Amino acid sequence: MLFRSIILILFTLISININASKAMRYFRDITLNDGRVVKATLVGDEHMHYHRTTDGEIILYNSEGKYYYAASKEDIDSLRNIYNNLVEQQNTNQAKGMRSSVTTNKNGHLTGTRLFPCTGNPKVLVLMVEFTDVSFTFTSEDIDTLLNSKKMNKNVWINGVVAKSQGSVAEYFNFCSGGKFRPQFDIYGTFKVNNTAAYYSSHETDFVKDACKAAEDYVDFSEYDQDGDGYVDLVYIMYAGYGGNWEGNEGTIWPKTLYTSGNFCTVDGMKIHRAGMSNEINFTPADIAEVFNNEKPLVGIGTFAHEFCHTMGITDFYPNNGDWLEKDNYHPDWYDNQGMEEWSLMDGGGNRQNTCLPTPLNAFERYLFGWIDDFQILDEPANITLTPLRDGGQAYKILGNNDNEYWIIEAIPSDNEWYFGFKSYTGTGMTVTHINSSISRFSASTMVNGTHGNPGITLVPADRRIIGFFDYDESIEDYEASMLGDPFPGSQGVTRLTDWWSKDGTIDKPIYQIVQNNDYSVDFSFMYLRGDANGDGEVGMADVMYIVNYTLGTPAPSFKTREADTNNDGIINMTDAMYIVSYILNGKFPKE
Ligand SMILES: [Ca+2]
Ligand SMILES: [Ca+2]
Ligand SMILES: [Ca+2]
Ligand SMILES: [Ca+2]
Ligand SMILES: [Zn+2]
Repeated sequence: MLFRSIILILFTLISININASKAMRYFRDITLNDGRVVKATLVGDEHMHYHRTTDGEIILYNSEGKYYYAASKEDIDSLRNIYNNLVEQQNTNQAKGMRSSVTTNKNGHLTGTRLFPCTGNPKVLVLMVEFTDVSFTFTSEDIDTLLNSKKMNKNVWINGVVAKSQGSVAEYFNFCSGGKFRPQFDIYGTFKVNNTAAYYSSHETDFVKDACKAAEDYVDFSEYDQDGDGYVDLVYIMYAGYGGNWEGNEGTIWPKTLYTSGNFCTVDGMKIHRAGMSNEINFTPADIAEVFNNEKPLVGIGTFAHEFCHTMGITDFYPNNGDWLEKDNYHPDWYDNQGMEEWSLMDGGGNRQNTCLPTPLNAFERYLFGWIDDFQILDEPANITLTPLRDGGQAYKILGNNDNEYWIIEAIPSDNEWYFGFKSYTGTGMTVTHINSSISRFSASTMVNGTHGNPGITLVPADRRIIGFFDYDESIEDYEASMLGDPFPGSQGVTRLTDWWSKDGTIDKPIYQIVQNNDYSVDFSFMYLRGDANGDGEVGMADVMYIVNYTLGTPAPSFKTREADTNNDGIINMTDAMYIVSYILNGKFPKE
């Protein structure tokens, strides 16, 4: 029975990896099985989700279609088991070599033979697919505009809600890559599959197969195998109707990406092994009636952009761990300082402003894709001006004690259309992104932020707290206010960073005198307190006198030469004293 055992081995080696998007943060009234009405939102992701009320109770949805409070330990245990099984499966996938196709190149960027390419202008196969019970509202021209348009639109607001993306998915990546990557989306369809949306919401591999079969006679799949390995590089499905990641859209498909180490099916003799899918219509039927006068809005670009990044190899950055849910001993605060929240497309940033204004990719993400070759390292005292990346500025890297721990700092602006609304909503200034992981753990088949107290990527927030949205006993107002305090100086006016929250010992590389300029650049002094000529930890008139005495040939014994050279020209003279006077009067040093 040699033949049979070989088949068995092959079968067990094939595994499927699924990445999903984070549930939309959107509270609405829901009616419980006992008749009470509470405000709740969906929390979690494709794999494990629940509903939380504004006051932090967990609500589940049962098989009879009723919402009820999750009071029993069994209820919570079942949620936790879903997630723990997933973690186990991902570990098994790794053991089986799922990640073998994802690695790092000699420059340290994420790469892989079968990832969708992230440079140039690759063609992306997009199928518009509808169900037996749901058809498209929008045309292929509308979808083409959403994905490919070069033109930037004005924001469209309906009843106080952002209702339309101002730019396309292609332009989003063109902007974030600094012109190095602008995918071209080839849109086909519509095609109809043989089952209902509800059926496919729990049979996603069937959905991929049925969609490809429906399109087989109309699409030359071989055109989309750009590396010629016999596998279609990616099939992306834009499906008709709503997305399951919104509260109230049960029975619709949750946006996701799928990857198998085998293949889902074969069409035109080409193997299908990687697929992405996301919804056509934004919001929920109830919102359409209440907010949008029964006119369905097209989805924003955020969900598509998030899923598309998965197909290029990056994992989710939101924290998720079933064990933190335990009812008798639960740990809502464990979701804090564990992820990026709306600061990353790969966390909640894809959902920003109802998916219409996704957070631009940050410097580290641009590095993963190879759009930033490498970072300049800061390692000695200097006066630095951080200029936002959109101005051809740069991000810097600050090293920890080992290769897998470092920090990336960049300036976040708000005067660019892709950063619209950052000033009043998310925040602007210097963000400090803590990387605490090998690059390979950012690949799409792993979870990088699921270990409590030891996340792989998170901000070091100026206000010392990133409230996790999964932290279900926090109010939504506190969550939003907290984001404005994350960048430096931010809403709390934090002008120094001396504690880097290193997981590997103390990092003695303080940043002082952080000032945000009107053009959104950020000035700071690195590893020294600029102007503190007498070394007392303050900058004031006493330091001016120290410099005056120094220039008169009578320096004090404690005179600090590096600190005294405030204009950084290697000479100490009255100009340095004048710089300190200016700092005292204006709160910032003149430009050198
Ligand atoms: Ca291929
Ligand atoms: Ca905060
Ligand atoms: Ca001083
Ligand atoms: Ca000087
Ligand atoms: Zn995701």
